[in-house]
Amino acid sequence: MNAPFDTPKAIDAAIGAEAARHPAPDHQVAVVGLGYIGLPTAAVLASYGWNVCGVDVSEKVVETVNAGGVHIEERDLDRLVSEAIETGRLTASTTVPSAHFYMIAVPTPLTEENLPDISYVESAARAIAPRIQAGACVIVESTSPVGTTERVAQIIATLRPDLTVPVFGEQRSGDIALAYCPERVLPGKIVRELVQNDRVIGGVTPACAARAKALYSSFIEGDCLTTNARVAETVKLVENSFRDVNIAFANELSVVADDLGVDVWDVIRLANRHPRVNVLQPGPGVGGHCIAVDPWFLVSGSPKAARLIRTAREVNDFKSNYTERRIRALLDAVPDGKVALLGLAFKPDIDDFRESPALEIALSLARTRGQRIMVVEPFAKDLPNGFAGTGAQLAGLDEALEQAEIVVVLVDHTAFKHLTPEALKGKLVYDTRGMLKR
Ligand code: SAJ
Repeated sequence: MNAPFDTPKAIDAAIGAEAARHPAPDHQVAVVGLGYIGLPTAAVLASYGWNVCGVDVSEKVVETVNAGGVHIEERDLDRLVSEAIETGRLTASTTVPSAHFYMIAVPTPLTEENLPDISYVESAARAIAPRIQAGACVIVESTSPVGTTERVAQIIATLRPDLTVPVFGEQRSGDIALAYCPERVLPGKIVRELVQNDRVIGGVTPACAARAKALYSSFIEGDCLTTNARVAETVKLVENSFRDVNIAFANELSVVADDLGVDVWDVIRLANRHPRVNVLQPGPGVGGHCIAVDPWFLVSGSPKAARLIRTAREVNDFKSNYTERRIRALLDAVPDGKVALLGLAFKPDIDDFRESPALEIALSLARTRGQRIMVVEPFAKDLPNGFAGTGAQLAGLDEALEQAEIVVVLVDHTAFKHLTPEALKGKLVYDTRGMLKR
């Protein structure tokens, strides 16, 4: 990727006169957390001429990155990281350096009770606090419950009483800036979307938003829209909740259609010919680490009001149980017959199996009917560990079609799309994705 502008000038402008007056820090940008968002962001920034230090608690990750390698699979990321390391613009470390800009891109998981756990963001703030200098800007990118950026400000204020830290709702500018800017990139297209998508930048104060915008404007081709931190935090949760609620509608519709004895794919295709209707696609449930998680952050912030959002989560989780039950019924209908389960990934054409409904369903079936299960997953070299000892086997598509009496499409990978009605003749087929209809 080539920077489309005179990089040093853009960086000088982003750093700004205010920050430049303070002692020169070790790095221009420190990205804390080298995961699915942090590592691509660090590498993209480096490709635009920034001097970046990626920070991670894992020594293994730091070693891999410093050697020019990647520990996650994402299109174009390996090339971008190796180039950034080669040019010397990207380095990785287990300790936080002093920097003009700090980006926090660490996980914010859910607890067992579906409550947000922001402890990684809090420890990132504690790690940044001793190194931060006046003039610097801290930006939270992790998907977070509303109020998290203010919590980061509070932690830094407590640990650094020598600095004036801005306060939400007050106009007074501080010695440092704090902002929230959610990532909104699609796994599989992260590198491209990091640069192309519009960004929402929420400051603890308007001056903080302007300061953070200077960084993003140096490499974002989309618009950088400024607002306050709480609005930006809410926007991120709303984006993924919007998608979850709409997928829940499609998933619920698929169960209703089964009850009514109509073909859901025909219903959706025809309903979508209405100029103001756009029903999404049903599937075996919602996976990934974002859409199935983030709506709970809104529910936890407003448990009584967020009724539709909570129900959508429940509907989408129910769809996985429903899918499994339907496959079990097919297995009962063909005693001793084998089933070919097509796909384990959480969505088509990626090798990411985390939080995948297809994987959960396949694992659960394998635990009781392992000998009868053939998994076809072009993105897996071996079956994941959970299948060990179940008797389930990983098979090629042709082999599975030869042996299985039942075929279930769990993921509509491109590699499956050439499946013809002839190849499936005489078999019981359950297509959870409507792939064979499209
Ligand atoms: N899915 C359906 N039916 C559909 C669309 C999706 O069942 O019609 C399922 C997929 O199979 C998958 C899940 O939903 O299991 C999520 O897939 P996705 O492609 O919709 O989204 P993610 O999780 O890969 O990425 C989302 C994106 N958010 C939105 O589109 C609003 C991305 O832009 C975010 O950056 C990302 O979450 C994130 O990190 O938050």
